[in-house]
Amino acid sequence: MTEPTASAPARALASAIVDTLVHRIGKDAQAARPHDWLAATIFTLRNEIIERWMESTKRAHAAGAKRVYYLSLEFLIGRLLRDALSNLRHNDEVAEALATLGVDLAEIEEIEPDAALGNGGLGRLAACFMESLASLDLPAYGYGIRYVNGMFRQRLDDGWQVELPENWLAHGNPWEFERRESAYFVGFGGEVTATADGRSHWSPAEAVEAVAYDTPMVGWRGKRVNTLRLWNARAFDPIKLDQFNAGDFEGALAGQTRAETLTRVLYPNDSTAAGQELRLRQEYFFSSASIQDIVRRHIQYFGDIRTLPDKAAIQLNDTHPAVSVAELMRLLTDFHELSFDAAWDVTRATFGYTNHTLLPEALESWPLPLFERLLPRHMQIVYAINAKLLREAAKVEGIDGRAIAAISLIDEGGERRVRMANLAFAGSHSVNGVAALHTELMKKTVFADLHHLYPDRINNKTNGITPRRWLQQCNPGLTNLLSEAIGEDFRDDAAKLTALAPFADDAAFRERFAAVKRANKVALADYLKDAMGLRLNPDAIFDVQIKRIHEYKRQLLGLVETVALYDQIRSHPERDWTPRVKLFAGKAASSYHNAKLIIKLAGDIAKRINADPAVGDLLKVAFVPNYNVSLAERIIPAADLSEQISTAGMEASGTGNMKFALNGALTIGTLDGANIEIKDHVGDANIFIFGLTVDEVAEKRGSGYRGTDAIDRSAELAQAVNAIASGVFSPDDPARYRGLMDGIRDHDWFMLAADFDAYAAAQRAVDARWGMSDAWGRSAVLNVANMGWFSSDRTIGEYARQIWGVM
Ligand code: H2P
Repeated sequence: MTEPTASAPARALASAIVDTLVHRIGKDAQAARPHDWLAATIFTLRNEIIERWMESTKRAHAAGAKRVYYLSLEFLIGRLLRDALSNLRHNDEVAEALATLGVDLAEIEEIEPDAALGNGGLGRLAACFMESLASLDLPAYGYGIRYVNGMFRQRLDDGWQVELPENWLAHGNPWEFERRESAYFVGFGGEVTATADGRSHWSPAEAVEAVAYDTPMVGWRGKRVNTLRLWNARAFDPIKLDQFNAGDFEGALAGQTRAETLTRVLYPNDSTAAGQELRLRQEYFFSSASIQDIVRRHIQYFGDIRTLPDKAAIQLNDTHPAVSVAELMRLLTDFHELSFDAAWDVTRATFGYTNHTLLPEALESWPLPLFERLLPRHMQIVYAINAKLLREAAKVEGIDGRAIAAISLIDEGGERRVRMANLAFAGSHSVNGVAALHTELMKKTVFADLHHLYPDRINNKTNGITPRRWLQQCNPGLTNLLSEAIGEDFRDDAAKLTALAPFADDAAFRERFAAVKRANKVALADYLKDAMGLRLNPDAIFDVQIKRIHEYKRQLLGLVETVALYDQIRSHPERDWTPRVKLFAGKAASSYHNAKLIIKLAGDIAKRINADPAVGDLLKVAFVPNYNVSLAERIIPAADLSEQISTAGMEASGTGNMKFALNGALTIGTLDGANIEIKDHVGDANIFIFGLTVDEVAEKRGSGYRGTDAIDRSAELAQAVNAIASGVFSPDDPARYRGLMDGIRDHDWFMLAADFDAYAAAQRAVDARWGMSDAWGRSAVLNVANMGWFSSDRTIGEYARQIWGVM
């Protein structure tokens, strides 16, 4: 059945794929369904990956290399086939081979499930970092949890978010390798006794087994393949046969169910005590298994545990793995016979901690009774660390009782709690923020006292994104145009994109650049037409806000401005309006009421505006359901305008902002997170900055500001808020948004009203620039040219040199 016209390598590959299909999947080409072809293609490609993987591991071993361990409760890796094909440069060959078999590569790529083992930017950053680590040829392991159900699938029922399980493993996972031999005992509860030689002995009341599943992470040009090791929980005793035979079937399987619950879902809803406990169990489970694995590997390769910091750098991705600090201390003191002080030196030299947010809700702390009940030995260790920490602090000038209370690992105000951020800070030699402003705010706010105590510890590592996925793979049209213009160098080093800058003044180039963007918009419009029955005008500005739904990210500001614009268009049809398509997407945490209401509001606004013949093509609004990595890969290359409009000081960095700008969208944004650094790189003239600064926000909050003050001063805003509040967009339930709007009027914590006029003015400046298509095109090209610095290769290079000591 292979066509004779195909090239020899393609024919060989096609026959290898068919062979895999027959011998591994057990189907012949006639009976194979798309999922079978997908699996057969991955299995075939995998062979090469495995060889490179083994070679990478051997090389690190032979060199006695120091390894990087990235501990993260989230890895939002998305689909892997296109990633692997593109990094191995096998795209064309595989497409050709499959074509000879009558299979469309793009079609099977589309049915690969999206590995959504994460929630938003934090998890996606971890995935970009894994790719960059391999691309920079650094030996590294990612450690996390193999959630059976990752991030939920979002369905909209009458505009309301409904959460459904995402069953990404339903068809099996050809990328993963179960490592039954890498299994560890992880205990919970029980008691601690002193041994005869004065050590501590923990006898857990229950235990589960952590079993490793490895996924290869392929670097650019396949230079190196690293391991993402995800843990799955299993009962030691999967079935109690005596109980089963006595007729108690459920009881006999309860242990297995309980163990499986641990790694079943990402983010158990922690609004209940049971949910909180499960989350802490997950954190300890994956921390313990990972630290045991790291220590085991070190002893096996290097023999002496005291050299751990020379051979292992462990990075804590946020506080979720912070209990690792106590776990390593436990292994070093209880099993490797190090003194407490020696163990503490090893621990601190090994760990680094990255903070991703200053929001109080995300700074984890655990009720002390829960922590103590679940982890009695770790509780003792935390107390011992704390005693040492506070002794050290007391010696430092300027540290008073208030500062001691803030530094303490135990929060004594009210219900006693264990502060995981303080534990991570104390247990690490490096603590970093994820953008310049965020790092400065860490020093001034949440960690001010710890910073006073350890002034050299906090450092900045501005986030980055992998240009392989977020340019080469998601935007082949632009990538090809770039290589025609500036050659291939930028593929290996994104900093080389600066060579594009002179092309900003080349009208013919700008035209081709615009044509690529338009083609991407047409493709997105086609997709949304099929998916949602939406008709979009590809010549309108595609104005996009896609991210986790949160009040600080201010999707609501975008929506209120949309309503204001709608009113303006209706009131002044004679004006020369710029056609706009406003796209929103994102998921709301299942227990976050206002975020869910904002989603509903987006749908309600869209329904009314899209049906209004008075605005026609001038304004279209859509909330696209089930935002995930794959959807982002479709939308970002088609965006003209990137909405990064968080309240200043609240978005630690943002990484979506980088993806858009790299794909030639202009940013409208506040002076927040990495927006500031993007502005510095692309230039003030090529970004639309508006709104209050961090200091101004603080000043307003301190001065008794209320949203009504701003609403009274802005007719446009007042009109929009009143319309939403009075039910113009919710005639079926006119009071639906009254509370949401009252929140803006009364306290306006997120400064929506305070920033509204500046935002609306910036939007009109966007319209004006769009009208000058040369100026717009110039800015868009300059964005692409100057975004290379935001490659995660640059970020990882900084971590490697300044924190991990591996470069
Ligand atoms: C968080 C921060 C972002 C940051 C990202 C990665 C937690 O992601 O809020 O500002 O860029 O980590 O450091 P997110 O909001 O997207 O869930």
